[in-house]
Amino acid sequence: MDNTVKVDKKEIYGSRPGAADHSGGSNGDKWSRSLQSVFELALESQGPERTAQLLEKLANQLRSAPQGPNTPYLNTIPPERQAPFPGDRDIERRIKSYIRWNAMAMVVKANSTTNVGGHISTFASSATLYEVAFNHFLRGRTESFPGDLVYFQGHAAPGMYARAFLEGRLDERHLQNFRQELAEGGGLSSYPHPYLMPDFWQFPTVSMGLGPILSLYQARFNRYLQARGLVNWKEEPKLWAFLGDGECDEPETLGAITLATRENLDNLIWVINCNLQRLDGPVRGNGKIIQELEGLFRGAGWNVIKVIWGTDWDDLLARDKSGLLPKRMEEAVDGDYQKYSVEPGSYTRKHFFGKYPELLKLVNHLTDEQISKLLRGGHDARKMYAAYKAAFEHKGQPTVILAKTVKGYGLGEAGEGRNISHQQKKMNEKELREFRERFKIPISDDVIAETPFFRPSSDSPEIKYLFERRHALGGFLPERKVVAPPLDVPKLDAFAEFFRGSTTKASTTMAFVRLLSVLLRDKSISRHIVPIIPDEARTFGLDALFKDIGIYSSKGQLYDPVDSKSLLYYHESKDGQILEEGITETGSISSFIAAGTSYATHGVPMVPFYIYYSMFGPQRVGDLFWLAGDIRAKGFLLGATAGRTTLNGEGLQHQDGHSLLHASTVPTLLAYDPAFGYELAVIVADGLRRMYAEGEEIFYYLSLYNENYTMPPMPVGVQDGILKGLYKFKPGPELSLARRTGEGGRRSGEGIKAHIFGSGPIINSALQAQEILAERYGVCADVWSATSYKLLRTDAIRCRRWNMLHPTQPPKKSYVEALLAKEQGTFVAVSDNIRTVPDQITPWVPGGLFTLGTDGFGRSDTRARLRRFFEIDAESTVIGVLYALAEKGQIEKQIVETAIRDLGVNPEKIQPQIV
Ligand SMILES: Cc1ncc(C[n+]2csc(CCOP(=O)(O)OP(=O)(O)O)c2C)c(N)n1
Ligand SMILES: [Mg+2]
Repeated sequence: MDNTVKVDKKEIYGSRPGAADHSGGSNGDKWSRSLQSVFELALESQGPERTAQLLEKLANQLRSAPQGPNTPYLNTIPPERQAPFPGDRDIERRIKSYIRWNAMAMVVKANSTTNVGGHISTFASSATLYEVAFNHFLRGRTESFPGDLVYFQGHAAPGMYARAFLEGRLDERHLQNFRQELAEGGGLSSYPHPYLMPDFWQFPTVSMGLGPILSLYQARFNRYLQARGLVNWKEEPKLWAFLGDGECDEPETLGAITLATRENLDNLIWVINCNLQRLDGPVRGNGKIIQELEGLFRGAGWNVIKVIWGTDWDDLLARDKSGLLPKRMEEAVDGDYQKYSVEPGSYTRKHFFGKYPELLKLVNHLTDEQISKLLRGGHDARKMYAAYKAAFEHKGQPTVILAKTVKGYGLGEAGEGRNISHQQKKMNEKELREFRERFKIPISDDVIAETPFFRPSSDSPEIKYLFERRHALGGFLPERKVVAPPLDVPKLDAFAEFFRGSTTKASTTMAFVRLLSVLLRDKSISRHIVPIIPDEARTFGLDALFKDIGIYSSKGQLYDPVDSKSLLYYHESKDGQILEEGITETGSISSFIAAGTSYATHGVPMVPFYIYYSMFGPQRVGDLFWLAGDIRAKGFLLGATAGRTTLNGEGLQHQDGHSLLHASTVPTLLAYDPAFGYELAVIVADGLRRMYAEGEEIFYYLSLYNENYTMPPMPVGVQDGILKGLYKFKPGPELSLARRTGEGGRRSGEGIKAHIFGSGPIINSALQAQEILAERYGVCADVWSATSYKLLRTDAIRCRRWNMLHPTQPPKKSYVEALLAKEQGTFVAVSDNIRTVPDQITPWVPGGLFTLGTDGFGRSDTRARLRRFFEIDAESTVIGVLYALAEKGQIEKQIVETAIRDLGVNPEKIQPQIV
């Protein structure tokens, strides 16, 4: 008997799953028939036992074979499932071509007379992605619909300006002044910056990775607003984020994508422009970025739609019975594909199709020119439309569309598919002519070298079509519009308990927790408050809130919590108010930004209080702090466990002494370092007033500490000083109190005046030093609370600048200058932060400021030992004051030396500063 199994290998090979998609689904049957016949033959010739053994062996092989998270390198939507394109392709192509031209012209023009830079190739590759979306999907804000939220890829900004130009929202002067914002009449910002163009841009995106992570948390925040009944949308807006494939290397882009599946964010659609290139070269020359991303997103539970091949390829795939075309598509790596986009069709014929004779035959009917024009999916409006429609309608999961394009599409020699493409910002006349011909732009030879902008007349079919489409979709995008009502914020007397002080010891963190609970009981503001915590509620004593206001969870609480019998159990609920983010500072600040911009995004003012380990604030996610300023976020950032010595046992990586400096760098961030509960209350009350009653687009940073001490009552008349950054907290004792001291009975500092600026808990060092100075050295030192060096500095800079520019007019005096001008004596500052924090105001302090601070790495030890180590304890402060006086010749240096000895400070101890 002939045991040879006769199976048509080609038939099986050609029936790879991908090919099945293109031949009507009958291949599954062929496979099944083939396997069935092998099985029957085996049974017949080998008998059941042996056949069972063979099958078992094969099953084992199958189990150990890598299953792979990928589908074949083909479009996810096969032609037979592709929704028909409802638009007018010709008109849309013409509109797109004009936008392409103007986007390019804007950059070329700006760089013909300046060196301001700009990008042509990003939008050139993504024009179809945007245009199909603009004409068919992205919905503007109307009376009854809040508008879709769209994150535009930063480097594609010229394309968005060019469209707004056709829409009549921008004029030639704007385009002319691209990247020349300081030109007369204003210009356009390089990238999406709501701070710079507050009526236009909604979301900053250009620092790679930030747009994607913001969109994730914004999508979830939209659900939170709905769940809490703060918005009542008949239809939920979608969030569309357009990203680059290179941008996916950023951990911020991919690091939180599982949030979207956990939360079933089917309101979120990411469109990744896979032009296979980043700035320097290919994203994955030796692999395939689309496949890599597909695997990641599928693994994370996203709905993945690949748009790799344009319509022209459908016919080739349908006619390929060998299965070799999908095989070849899979084999070629991105480096190859990049080459095919640069070389002529003959190259692709030889190197891509030519690898297999069957494939060469498959393209026999095509000229080289036709081969070179075989479109990639992301340049085919029909494919993109079908993908968007599927994404739009998809339920239960977020969707990512991976669209394959060519970087610099249409630029030809000037940069199409080339490694230099990203940086290309100039084009010569020949290249301009080619571009014009390729996209049929009606611009004549005699003016082409000037790259004039082109806008068809308002009654042209293109403009009419464009308006009709935008009208049907609710209006123009992007657009930022603030329509939020002011909030009825609590008056100062709501915080009376803080002004009375307390006899029991408390920390400023405890004072904050108390303050938050006051706000949460306030009838009008309570609903608007969003406490945000990255898994540290217990550390800060906020766990009591769990039960009171609940932790937001889209699923409610599906389990009985282990602590359900306790009063403060871990309570998750569908309308919970707390955003307990887990251990993600990046995610938490993204939530802060979503909540803090809700006034502009949704017209619903929300007041985020984001409390976190201060060391993991701007140091960890500084770019997002910066972005919060750009996007005009409001709210309160609370850097708790602050202070390099106040947070004592935790050591080098936890002990923060420089967040305030980081915070000082953000122009719209007010950075405060309060010492007492009443200061905190005054600052928060005023912040609420400024941001939510007056509508100022600013935000607040406050450091909070965990050292307990008696919270004093508020002295009279200090509120203004608290808010401006400095006020006298406790004047020194009468000089007559001073006693004789020092070696040889010399009167040391009698009659001498000093001032100590303290902040946070270190004000207590200053207060103790005040006593020692008076009692032992006869120095009268006033103690001041320095609540904000940043604000003092900014005000002083502002005045000095005005004086410089108005030299003959009476000079203005800054707050700090005016305040200190009335004082005599030497000024010393002591802080639990690095000296640079107080040093900020040195130029405006009469006679300069001698600063003590915590420069150097932290250590784990007791507070007392740490403060001696960094020389900010009471004794070191006394020495600092005496030395500052000695430097000015007001006391003898000998007295300082004596004090060092008497106070038990070792002058040869290790130095905390390093280099
Ligand atoms: C955080 C950050 N790092 C670096 C850059 C500089 N940069 C700007 S664009 C770019 C390449 C972008 O490549 P890709 O994301 O693939 O975008 P596309 O190819 O669509 O232009 C780089 C490195 C940046 N903008 N942000
Ligand atoms: Mg790219």
